[in-house]
Amino acid sequence: MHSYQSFIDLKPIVQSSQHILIFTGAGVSAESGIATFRDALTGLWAQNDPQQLATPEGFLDDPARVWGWYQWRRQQLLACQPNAAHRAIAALAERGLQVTVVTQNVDDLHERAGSREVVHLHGSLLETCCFDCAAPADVPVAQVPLDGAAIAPPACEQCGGLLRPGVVWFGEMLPQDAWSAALAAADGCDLVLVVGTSGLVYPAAQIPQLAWESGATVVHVNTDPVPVAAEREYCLVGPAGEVLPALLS
Ligand code: BV8
Ligand code: ZN
Repeated sequence: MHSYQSFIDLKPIVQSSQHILIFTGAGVSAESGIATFRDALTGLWAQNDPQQLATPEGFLDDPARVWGWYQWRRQQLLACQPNAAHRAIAALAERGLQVTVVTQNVDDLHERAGSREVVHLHGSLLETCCFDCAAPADVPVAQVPLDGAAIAPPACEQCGGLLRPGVVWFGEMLPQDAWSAALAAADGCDLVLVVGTSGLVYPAAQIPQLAWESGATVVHVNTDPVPVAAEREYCLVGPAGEVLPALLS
C-alpha cells in the first residue's frame, strides 16, 4: 500500500507515460463542494432514495420530485468552481501528452477547468432531453428553494412528452459513443489514474480493470485507502486537490 508521501516514487511513471487515462468519480469534485454519493454526511444518497430519484421508474412515478432535485443540483453546480485537481488534469494535456479524461460525473467542472473532449459515461447534469422522443432541449436553470422542491418538468416542443435531465439513470444503457471511447482509452493507455471513485457503479467500474488487463499501471487517488491487489497497481491516499497537483507537476 503506497501512502500519500510516496507520490514522489510515482512521478517517473507519470513522466514516462505516452497515453494517460484519467478516470474520475465524485471524489474529484468533492473539494469543489459537490456532495459525493457515498459520503455519509453530505452524500446525495443520504438525503434522497436513489431508487426513487435516479431511475426512469422514479421519474415516471413523480416527475416533479425528480425534476426539482435535478434543478436544485444544477443550481448548486453553477455556484461551484473547478478545484486544483480538475486544473492539474487540464494542465497535463497542455504538456503535449495524450490524455483521455473519462468521468462518471455529470458535472462540467473538468470542462470549466480547461479539459477538452471529456468522456461522460453517465451524461451531463446541464443537458436536457425528452423522456419520450429523446429530442434535446435547452432549459434554463431555475432558481429553486435549496430543499429541492418539486417542480413540474417542461413539455417537449417536438412531441409534448416530459423533459428529463440528460443523465444516465440506474437501469439505463450508457451512451454507446462514450462507452466505446472509454474502452478504446482503456486498451491504448499505459497509465490510469483512478481519482475519487468507490468503484461501485457498473459497467463504468470495469474501465480501470480493463486497462490493467491491457498492461497499464493503475494509480488510485482517494481519501480512503483503496486495496491494491496486483503488481502495477498503487494507491495514493489523500485529497485529489492536493495529490494530483503534486503528482502531475
Ligand atoms: C446499466 C447519473 C445495464 C445520475 C449515475 C439492479 C438494477 C438495475 C441495474 C443494476 C442493478 N444492480 C446493478 C446494476 C447495475 C447498475 C449499478 O452499477 N448499480 C450499483 C449501485 C450496484 N448500473 C446501472 O444501472 C448502469 N446501467 O447497468 O445498464 C443495462 C443492460 C441492458 C439494458 C439496460 C441496461 C447505469 C449506472 C449509471 C447511474 N447513474 N449518475 C445522477 O447523477 O443522478 S451513477 C452515480 O453514482 C454517479 O454518476 C457516479 O458515477 C456514481 C457514484 O460513484 P462514485 O463517483 O464512485 O462516487 P462515490 O460517492 O461512490 O465515491 C466517492 C469516492 O471518492 C469515495 O471512494 C471517496 O473515498 C472518494 N473521495 C471523497 N472525497 C475525495 C475522494 N477522493 C479524492 N479526493 C477527495 N477529496
Ligand atoms: Zn419529445
